[in-house]
Amino acid sequence: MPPSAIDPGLIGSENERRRPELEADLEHLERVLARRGVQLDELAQRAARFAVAIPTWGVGRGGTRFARFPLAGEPRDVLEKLADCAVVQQLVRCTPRVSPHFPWDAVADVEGLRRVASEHGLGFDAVNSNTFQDQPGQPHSYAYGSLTHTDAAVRAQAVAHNIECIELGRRLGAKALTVWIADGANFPGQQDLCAAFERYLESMAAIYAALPEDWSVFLEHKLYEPALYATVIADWGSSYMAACELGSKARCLVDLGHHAPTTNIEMIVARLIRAGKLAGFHFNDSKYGDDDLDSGSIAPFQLFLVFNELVAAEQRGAFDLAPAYLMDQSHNVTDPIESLMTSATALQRAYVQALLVDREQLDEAQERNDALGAAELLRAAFRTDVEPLLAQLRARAGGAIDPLAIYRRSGYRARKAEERPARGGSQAGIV
Ligand code: RM4
Ligand code: MN
Ligand code: MN
Repeated sequence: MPPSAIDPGLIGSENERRRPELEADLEHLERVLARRGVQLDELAQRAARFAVAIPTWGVGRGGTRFARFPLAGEPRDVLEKLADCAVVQQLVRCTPRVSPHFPWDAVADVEGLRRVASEHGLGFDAVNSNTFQDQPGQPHSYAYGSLTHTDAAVRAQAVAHNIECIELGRRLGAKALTVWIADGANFPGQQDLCAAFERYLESMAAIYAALPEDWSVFLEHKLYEPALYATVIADWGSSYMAACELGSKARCLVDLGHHAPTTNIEMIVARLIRAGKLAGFHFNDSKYGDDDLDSGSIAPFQLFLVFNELVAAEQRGAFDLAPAYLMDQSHNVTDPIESLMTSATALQRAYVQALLVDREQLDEAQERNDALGAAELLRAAFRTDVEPLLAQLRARAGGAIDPLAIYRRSGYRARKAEERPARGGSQAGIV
């Protein structure tokens, strides 16, 4: 077991300092909840079950098309990424798994990678393939597409990479492959829209055939970028059609930032649940497009409404397979560890607030067509300050009452800045 990156003594003493205030806040919350017939302890037990995976690409500074400004001390390889993920988990205690991205996280010793992760107390979640960039020495370019390319040799190369990702994921203990492709057209007429989708189905069928029995494939749609006119899998309709044709192991992954700004995402979630095709989420937040901002930083009420659908579905037993909760975010101006901790907490908060919706009263209000009463029930849950409960859950599990404060006091980033000399230069690019 590697020594804890953040001194447990520091966590303990900082928590002690905050404990009296936390106790007082918890007593208040307990009274508020009791008035609504909710037991704090029962809620805590349900809230403790919440977990969300960390994207390995999320512990590095992201960039934009214009520039990337690396942060001193950011991880340089997957082992360093795991070390940073372990810090997030040490402090927030609801991020026990990481989602790797290949070939970004490629290593010679895959079993060794799995071992190091488990020494950090981390497991692996869905594996992501990457056919949106060219890798050095790769025979064929993805400049004009990958799984949907007009040239069968390019498609075969992209299929082979995905199958390799399945194999890597199997050795790491993952159970799903996430496929997001950048394929599409930048000009009207550039691509035969029908033929490109057919080629996607054919390529995906070959990948699907390589899935182990207990695996799933998550099809991720995205409205636009880098294809600026037409993306092959642009929306949940396309991904749903593909998932249906492929079979029961194929489901649709919803990245919250991959929709037009006014899209009602919770409605998409409800439809996919109804169809038994909701794979899970790439959580993030967005103002304009695929911004990959921290969860809950722009539209916390929308996030709550998504969780409202998930909790309602969970309570009526709608899931054969629980949806995968994964973060997908990128940070241009923040310390990624701070952003990931903030997002994980925002997600757990939205989940707990959704647990607080009085479903019986909501059903009644809906039956009576009491629009305002129904909306008010949702707002009452959303307005509830559950911070003390979240803090107590973290502290009980050995984490931090105030993760951000403790992380900043720990000096972790400054230490890493010395241990991990920068690669230098500012490159453009998403990650
Ligand atoms: C894409 C998409 C994928 C992610 C890449 C890095 O926009 O969200 O999930 O793997 O970015
Ligand atoms: Mn994504
Ligand atoms: Mn994205």
